[in-house]
Amino acid sequence: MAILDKKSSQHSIDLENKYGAHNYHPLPVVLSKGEGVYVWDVEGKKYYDFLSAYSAVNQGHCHPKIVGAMTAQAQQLTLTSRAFYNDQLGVYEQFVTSYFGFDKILPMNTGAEAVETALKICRKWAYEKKGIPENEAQIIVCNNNFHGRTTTIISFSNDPVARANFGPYTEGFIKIEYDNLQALATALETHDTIAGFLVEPIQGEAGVYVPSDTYLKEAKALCEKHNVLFIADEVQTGIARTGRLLATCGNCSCPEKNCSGTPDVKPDILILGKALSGGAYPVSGVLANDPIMEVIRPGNHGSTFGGNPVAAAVAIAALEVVRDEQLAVNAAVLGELFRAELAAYIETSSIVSLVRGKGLLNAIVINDHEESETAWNICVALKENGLLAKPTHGNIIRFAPPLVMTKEELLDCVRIITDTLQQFEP
Ligand code: IF1
Repeated sequence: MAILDKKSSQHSIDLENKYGAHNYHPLPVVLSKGEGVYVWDVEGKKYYDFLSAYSAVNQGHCHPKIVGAMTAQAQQLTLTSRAFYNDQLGVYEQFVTSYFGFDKILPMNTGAEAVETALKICRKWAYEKKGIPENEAQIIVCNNNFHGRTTTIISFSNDPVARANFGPYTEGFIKIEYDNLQALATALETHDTIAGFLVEPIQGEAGVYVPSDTYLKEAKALCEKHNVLFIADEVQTGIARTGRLLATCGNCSCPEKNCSGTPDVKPDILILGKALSGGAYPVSGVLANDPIMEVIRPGNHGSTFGGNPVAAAVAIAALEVVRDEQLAVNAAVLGELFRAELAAYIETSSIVSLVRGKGLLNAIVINDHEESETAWNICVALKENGLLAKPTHGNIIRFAPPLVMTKEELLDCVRIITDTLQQFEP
C-alpha cells in the first residue's frame, strides 16, 4: 500500500499525458506544496518560484492572511449567484473601487472573461454614448498582444499557434504596432467608428516589452482627443508587479495609500485578474467610472461565479497584503537590483544578449534563434539548480518571482541564475 501510494513526478506526468488534453508543454516538475517564494515538488525538492503562476502569486504562495480569509468564508457561504445579494460583495466592491480610484467594478473570474467584459462595455458605450452606428464599432489593439484565449480575443491575436483553425473570427478590431504613437494617431484619424484602444502597459507574453516612457500617457491623450476609451489590460502588470500598484501609475507612492491620487495614466477601463486574489482563487474584474459603467443594465452581462462571497473575501485580503507589506516598493527595489546584477553578468556573456523589464516583471533574451532549444534547456538546468522559470517565445526567459521576496533571497536567485547561465557559455 505504502509503495503504491508513494507519489512520483513521473506518475503525475503520465496521468496528465493520458487523461488531459495536450494544450500545454510544462517543464517536467510536479509541485505539491508552496509557501512564500518557495514551491516543493512531490519528491520534496525545494525551488524558488520565478514565474509566480504568470504573476498571479504576487503575494507569495499560500499567504496565511489570504488562505485564512478564504477558508473562513468557505465555511460560511461560498456561492449565491447574483440572483440574490450576499453580505461580502458590496463590501469588496466598496473596498476595491476606493483602492484603485474608480466608481464601479464589474466582478468576473478569469482574465479573459474580464477582457471580454471590457470589450462589451466599450462597444455598448460607443453605441449608446458616443453615437457610433450599430455594429460598426471598432477597437484598436496592438500587434503581438496577449489578452486571453476566448474566440473573440484570439480573433485579434497574431500568434498563429493561439489562433489558427479556430475561425471564423470576431470582427471589429484594428491592429497597430505597439509603442508606436504615430500608428495610433493614424488609426484614430482614419476611422470615425473607433470605440476603444485596448493595450497591455507592458507586453508580457510577447517577451516583456516595456514601451517608451511617455507612450501610455500620450496614447491616453490621443484617445481623449478622439473620444475613444483607453482600456488598460493590467491582468499581468497590475497589483504591484511592476513596482507600482498599476503599471499605468506614475510616481504616486501607491503601496502605502492607494494610487488614485496621482495616476500617470488613468485608464477609462481597467482590467484586473491574476494577483487580485494572490493566486488563491480565480478573481478578475473590470473597473470604470459611472458614465461608462452605467451602460450595463440587468441582464446585459454576468457570471454564475463572478462576485461570489469567497472571491470577495479573498480579494480584499489579497489587496490588503499588497498594501500592508508594501509589495510595490519591494518589487521596484528588487527589480532594479535584479536587472543591475544580470546586466553586469551579461557584459561578459555570449549566451545572454540583454535583460529588460520593470519591477519584478523581467526577461532575458538568449543569444540564439527563436526556434532554438537553448532557453528551454536553460530552464531545465535552472530547475535542477532549484529555480523555476519558463521560456516565452523560444529564446526569451521570463523572470517574475513572488513580490514577498527578500533582498538576500533575490541575490541567492541571481547566483543560481548566473551559475546556470555559466554552464551554457561556450
Ligand atoms: C495561459 C501568457 C502570461 C494576460 C493578459 C489577459 C490574460 C492574460 C495581459 C488572460 C493571461 C496568462 C495565460 C496563461 C499564460 C499567461 C501568460 F504567457 F500566456 F501570456 F502571463 F504571460 N491579459 N496570461 O497575460 O487571463 O484568462 O488566463 O486568467 O496559460 O494561457 P486568464
